Amino acid sequence: MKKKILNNINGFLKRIDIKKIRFNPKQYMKTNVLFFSFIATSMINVTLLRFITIKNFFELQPILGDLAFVIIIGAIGYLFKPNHQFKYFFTLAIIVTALCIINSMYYTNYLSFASVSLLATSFQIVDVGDAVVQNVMEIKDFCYLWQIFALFFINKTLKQKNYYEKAGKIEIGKLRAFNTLIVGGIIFAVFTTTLTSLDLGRLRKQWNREYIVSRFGIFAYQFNDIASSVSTQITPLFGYDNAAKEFREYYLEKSLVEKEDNQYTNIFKGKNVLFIHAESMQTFAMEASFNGEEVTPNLNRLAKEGMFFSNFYAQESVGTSSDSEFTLSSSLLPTSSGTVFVNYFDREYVTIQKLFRDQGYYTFSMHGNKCAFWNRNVVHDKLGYNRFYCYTNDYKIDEVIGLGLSDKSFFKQSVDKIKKVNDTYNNYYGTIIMLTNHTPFSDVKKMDDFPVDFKYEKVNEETGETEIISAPYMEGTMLGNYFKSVHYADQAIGQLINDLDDNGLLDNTVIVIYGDHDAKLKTREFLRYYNYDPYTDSVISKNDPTYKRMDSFDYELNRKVPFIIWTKDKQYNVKVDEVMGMYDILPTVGNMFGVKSDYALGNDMFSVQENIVVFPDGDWLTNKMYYNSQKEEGRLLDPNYSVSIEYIQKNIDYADKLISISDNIIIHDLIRKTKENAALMNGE
Ligand code: GP9
Ligand code: MN
Repeated sequence: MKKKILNNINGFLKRIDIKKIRFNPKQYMKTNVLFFSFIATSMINVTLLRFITIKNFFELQPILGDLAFVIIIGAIGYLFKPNHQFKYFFTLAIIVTALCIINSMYYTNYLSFASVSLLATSFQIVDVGDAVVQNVMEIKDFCYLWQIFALFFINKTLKQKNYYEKAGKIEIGKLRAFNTLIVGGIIFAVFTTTLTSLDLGRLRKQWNREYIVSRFGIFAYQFNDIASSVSTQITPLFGYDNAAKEFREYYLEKSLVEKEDNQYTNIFKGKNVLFIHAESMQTFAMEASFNGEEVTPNLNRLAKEGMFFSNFYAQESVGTSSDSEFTLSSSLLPTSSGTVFVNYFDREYVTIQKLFRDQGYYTFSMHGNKCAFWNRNVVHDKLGYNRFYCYTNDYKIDEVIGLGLSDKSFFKQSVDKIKKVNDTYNNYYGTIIMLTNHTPFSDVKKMDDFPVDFKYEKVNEETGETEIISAPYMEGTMLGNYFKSVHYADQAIGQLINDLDDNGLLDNTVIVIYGDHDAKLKTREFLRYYNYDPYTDSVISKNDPTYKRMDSFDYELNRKVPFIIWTKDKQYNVKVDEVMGMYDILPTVGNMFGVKSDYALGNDMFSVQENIVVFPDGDWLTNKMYYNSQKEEGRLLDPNYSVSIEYIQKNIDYADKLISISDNIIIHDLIRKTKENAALMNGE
């Protein structure tokens, strides 16, 4: 076989007239205009994409990766006759442009790169109406279109100059394809020598998308993504043994650590619980006030009267609301490929809902949006809810704000349903999913006005009288609208608490409020908020010593969301400042009600020594440090205290391990299989 191939190559080389192929650089360039135009425009586009998204511009490594790729696929163009080559290169240019636009849009929305495994998830996003136009698309996402126009005009000019006829006379397609492939191959070989084992490890795992693009370039990323997405469909068939071994060892080690009761064990045993899923609620909004008015007076009161976890972070991935629901329910992380609610809802999970149901609780969820959104109509049943009250099946859509039924109407109607549940069942576990405070926060006119201007007194020089001046401040900005929208959501929560109380539903019920994820606001919005000068109606200069900056670490740390556990008797008012993640809710709240999952990845906040919040992209946070795994940089939270390299490495490994365990449970359905194996062993 090998011999045959070598003979073929030899034969092919012999047939070539050596005089014809003597290398003439000038002629070569002149007769390769289309090829070089394709290479140059593609390289500009993909480099632009990296620059606009991850600001990675001058790194040689991804440029080599992308260059090798475009040269290799460009080489195939030589196998076409010159007058047909345009069709080939033009099609490729459309693909490259589309790839850049899709990834740019994806980055605008998720700060990550697109994955074919997330296509199903993306269709969900299309359903959130104008949120898409506002958040998913920006003009910069379309700046790659020039490549198509450029190739079109280059072709037109070449035709006018009879280029294709001239090139046809000189070009030996197969030889050029061969030579070009060799050049591409050499560049690829040089590129591979720059890769480290860390790079290759991350390429294999594929969850650190930003990192992969920054090291390998966009083409290698996208190819690898397709390969790994296809493999998620078939990996449940492969790699099971390793996954199961890692899983067994991890939980065996965990089970050896004796779990002792703490002062909160069983404090709420036998009480009802209502979880309020506060859409896009961020903690910084609780600290904000305008002209002496708090944005969230109700949440602030509940936080003061109950247990308030001031450094609580959602750990969502692209599945946003649904990821937070999943992580809260199971104490696992969202999956690295796809979304659990869309792609892995049929696996078995130990969930807080099932644990309560096993204790005789009636479990239900409520939401004013379409029942099938995020596949909830299917998944809520699997999570262990007895009943999902949703949309027109159960609610009168009598007041629409933003995406759908307004929170105030939704809560009013929900209280009647909860009352019925309370009258029928001994105990209940409920989740009420809010909706109004959803990006793009543009329907604020339908809410009670909450001015976000800056009012100050000024003496009128002519009359000598004191006037109240209103500087616009956050009025008319997205963050300003967010504050107005948050204020509405807070009013709705206040009204819900009152209505529950009026119906006698608070006496034996614990209220748990959690923000489901951040509001995806842009940094520039915060810069205005923190650095506004009302007297000049402008943002103060960056050189001003009071100018507050917001780098990527500040932004990440500011993404924290509220977590409050409140009872009417205000018996437990404590503020916990330790960092906490969504996956710590099951162990923490579960302990208070006397339920526990053996597969929880999070910790009980009242038993843990030093907690760590692992994010699905590999970033992690402790009380001492935020670590960005893409940039491989950490930020000390208190610059007066340092941490050791070992400390950082230990946490990097821990984050890696947790993501891997969680992914394996989800992809390989390990909880179901472990139970089935145990049943087999017991002869059931
Ligand atoms: C949709 C709502 C919002 O019903 O829960 O979902 P999100 O866009 O935040 O994931
Ligand atoms: Mn949400």
